[in-house]
Amino acid sequence: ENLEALKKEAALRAVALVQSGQRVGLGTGSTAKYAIEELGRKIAAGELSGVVGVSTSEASEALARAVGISTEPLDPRPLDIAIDGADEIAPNLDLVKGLGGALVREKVTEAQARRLIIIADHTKLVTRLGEKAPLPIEILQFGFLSTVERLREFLPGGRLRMNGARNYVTDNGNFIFDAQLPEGFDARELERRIKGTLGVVDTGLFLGMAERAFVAAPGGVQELVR
Ligand code: DER
Repeated sequence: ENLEALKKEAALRAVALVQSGQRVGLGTGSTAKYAIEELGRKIAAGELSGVVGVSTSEASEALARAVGISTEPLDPRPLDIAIDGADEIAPNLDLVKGLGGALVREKVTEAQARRLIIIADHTKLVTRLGEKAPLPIEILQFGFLSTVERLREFLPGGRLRMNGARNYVTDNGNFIFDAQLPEGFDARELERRIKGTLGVVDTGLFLGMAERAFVAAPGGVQELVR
């Protein structure tokens, strides 16, 4: 199967929800790329007008500009809709995100969206979070070794994300600790515990945020609604 074609199918379904005049959160990653490209295509074709994009990463900002989407920085106004990918999608639409390194700006941006629409291929579906992907945790560079030790106290598995021989650095100038999630855990309790750990900026747990998900499989696109 051609996963790229499936990802694009899911993206088209989400972009079909965008209306003229809307403020749109632009996600990050290889699936969100198709949504940004399609949004640009619709604007160029005159099918949409007055759309303002708010990017969740420098990479998405560059792509949005390249395809002709007018963008603005995030401000306190709500976004009408945001479209983004995910690394894991649980049956209740709780998500793990952040493998693309954009989890902090994504969460800050998407928390202001009236509608968060997730797009993915079927390989992202899990029965419980932690099945297929690590949990990215963004941590300050300052004192990061201490932060990692504090995290390892309750998340023993895991490692600092590398970019070649160097530590990976996010758009915000921080590091990422990719944690192995334990077998069974309460997602909200774990989120609280990680967020309460000194040196942690935020986690890739997106709990109760997504309104729906378009998940493309060889048989077609499933629409999951929370
Ligand atoms: O980093 C992120 O949160 C991305 O959205 C990621 O989770 C999904 O990226 P992909 O569409 O390239 O798999």
